[in-house]
Amino acid sequence: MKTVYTCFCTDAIHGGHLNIIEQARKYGRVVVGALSDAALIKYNRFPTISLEERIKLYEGLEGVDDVIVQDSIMYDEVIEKIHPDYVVHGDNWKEGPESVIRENVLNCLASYGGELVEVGYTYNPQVKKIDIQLKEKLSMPEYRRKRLRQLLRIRPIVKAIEVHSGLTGLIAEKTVVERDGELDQFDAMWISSLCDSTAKGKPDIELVDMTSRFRTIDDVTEVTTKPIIFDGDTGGLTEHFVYTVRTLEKMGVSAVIIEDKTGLKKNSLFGTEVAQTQDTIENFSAKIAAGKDAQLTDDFMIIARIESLILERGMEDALERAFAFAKAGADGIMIHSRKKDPAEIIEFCDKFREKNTETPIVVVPSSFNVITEEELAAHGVNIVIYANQLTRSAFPAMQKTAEDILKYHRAKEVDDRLMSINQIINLIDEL
Ligand code: SPV
Ligand code: MG
Repeated sequence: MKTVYTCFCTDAIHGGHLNIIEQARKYGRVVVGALSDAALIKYNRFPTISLEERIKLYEGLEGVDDVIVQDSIMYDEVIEKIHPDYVVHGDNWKEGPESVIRENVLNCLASYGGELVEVGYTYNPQVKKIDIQLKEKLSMPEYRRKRLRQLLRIRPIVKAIEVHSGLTGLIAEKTVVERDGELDQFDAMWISSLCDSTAKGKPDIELVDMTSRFRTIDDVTEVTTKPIIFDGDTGGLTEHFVYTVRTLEKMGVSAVIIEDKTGLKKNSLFGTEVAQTQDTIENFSAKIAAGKDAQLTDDFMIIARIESLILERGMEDALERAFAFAKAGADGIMIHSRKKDPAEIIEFCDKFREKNTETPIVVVPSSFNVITEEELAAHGVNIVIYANQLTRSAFPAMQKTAEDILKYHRAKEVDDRLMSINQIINLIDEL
């Protein structure tokens, strides 16, 4: 009896999957691989059911003889283990980032004469409906809110990118890249106060009020499913912060980061060039505790951001605050620096981890951008936020286009650099 292998990463079975099994059965005994969470979240949607539930789901399908776990996107290990005579897959992976998986399968099979069978992908209203329903489910507050905690358990380091609109949200949601035969995507979105303010042509001084910031969250949640980390600036008055926590929770935001500053907040990247006042440990701890008390779910996270290194108050002060804020109930510590050299961030992380191995550490490597995610993770960092790069890349491109149209009195000279009209009208998914 020949062995036929097919890998599934779906939470719901539709006609397309049944067709794959039906085709696979014609070739022999059908083994279905259930792709592990850690592997599938690198390029696919976040699962809405557990791996165990997915295994049960696949085991229950008629025509499936065995279900095994596939731990990696690439097939090397699984193929070496079961040596299938055939691998069956939908033909929808010939283009785009997934084509590297196809190549990997072809190479693995070629080494011993196995065969790839590609089945025409089933596009019908039922398949489309299930696809939309799965996506909609993930965008619901109760699914989205808990996802950051889930990701912290699965990912060696959670990667968030700045978003400030529906459009930037779509970029965070949909960008998947292939490098060195591996696929990857962002895990989460950061709603930066700097970029949210900049998009409105306003300074980053808590001038754009919470109602407007919530509106930005709405724009983003409308078109995405990934979890949101919200930049809550100072959190404002404790009496106001407790309401902010409730609203963010209701909206499905996963975490708020508040910084230990008080009075007129200025952007941290100004450092000591402008007057900035750090809050006392007592006051800020009380704000964190009040926020934790106010929240209704166990999912939501309040992360304390420490500005001691930015304000040049020293490592000891930063660490004292970190331990105090963790004790006050903070679900994470963000340590910030505006030095190009990551040394002080590394020193902080190592010293914090000597005494606290649990509380997640968050960093924003805008200035110390030489350090890689892998190096950060090795020093105990759990979340890395790319806080402003989308805004900073869009602005010069738009400015240059505006200048060139003015210079040439027409738009022809800029056209080569632009997204095509066809691309822009097809960018947004239709329901
Ligand atoms: C932001 O993105 O608004 C931040 C990070 O708070 S930073 O600009 O580096 O202070
Ligand atoms: Mg900010």
